[in-house]
Amino acid sequence: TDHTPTQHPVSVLGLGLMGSALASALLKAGHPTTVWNRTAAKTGPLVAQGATPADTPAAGVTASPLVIACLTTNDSVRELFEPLAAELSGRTLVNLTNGTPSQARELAAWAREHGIAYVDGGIMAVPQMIAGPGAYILYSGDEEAYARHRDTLAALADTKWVGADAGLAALWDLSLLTGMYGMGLGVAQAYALVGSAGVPAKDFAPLLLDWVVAMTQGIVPGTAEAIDSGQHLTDVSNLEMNLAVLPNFTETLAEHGVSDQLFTPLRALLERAVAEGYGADGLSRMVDLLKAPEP
Ligand code: FVH
Repeated sequence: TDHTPTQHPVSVLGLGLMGSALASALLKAGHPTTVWNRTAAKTGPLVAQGATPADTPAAGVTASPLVIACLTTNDSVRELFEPLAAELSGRTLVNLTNGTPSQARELAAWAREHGIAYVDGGIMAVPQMIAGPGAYILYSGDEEAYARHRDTLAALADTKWVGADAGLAALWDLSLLTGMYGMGLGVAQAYALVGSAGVPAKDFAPLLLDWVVAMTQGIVPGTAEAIDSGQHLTDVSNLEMNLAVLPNFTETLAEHGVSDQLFTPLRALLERAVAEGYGADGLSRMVDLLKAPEP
């Protein structure tokens, strides 16, 4: 039996750091890949890997039934593809540009009007992770087109379908990045505080890593369980106690000349939660407060 995977022509438009990594992964998987970039010089390394350069965006689009876009913003996507609606008609546009759910829905509506199958994607990886372990891409939009091209898209990263509403991939993507920013800022604040006493970051790093991982492993599934059951009462660490110990942080930060900017919204949320009668609840209650802006 021949187990050689089927190869499918793909076009990649936008060869920045991410687009180049995507095109390279497709080439490594053996897919005939056509590439186009506004600044033509960026096609060079990919052509050396076997890609076919397109002279114009239109030539890039018409070279393949599957067109992948990876540009800076969705404004650039519109600017590039709106004049190419006729060329794209009957093809699938997979847009891996970071954007908002509304932008994705608008692009999907535009595509539908022109007979273009539109799939939006959110890349959960940096370029170096593409086609490697841990990388995945969230997809939403035209499910039939996604199913048709899924095996080809799998050359880029693991695939995760999140729904027919084209905006969902962006929504999941932005929500995941939200978790990352919260964690990243907490980590930055921790290094700032411990570093203010001259502790080398490298000495603190292993403890911080273990601590953040251990807490995340509890908080992420624990919060999901609390949301789904509507049960936020905790026997771990309640909001009233967290508010009571908050001055230990703010006073120490002040004594060490470190900004307490991050603690301002935390204090406001804790005070609001306690004032609204949620003092005995765990941190998961914050989800309700964040969903309902302050009256
Ligand atoms: N790099 C990363 O780690 C992240 C990971 C998660 C997903 N993002 C998103 O991917 C999009 C592209 O990011 P990038 O890192 O490839 O970005 P750049 O290296 O800056 O390349 C941008 C490309 O977009 C082209 N471009 C911009 N505007 C236009 C336009 N109006 N018409 C045609 N092409 C345009 C640009 O062309 P050039 O400057 O080389 O001529 C690059 O090819 C992005 O949404 C990330 O958020 C990456």
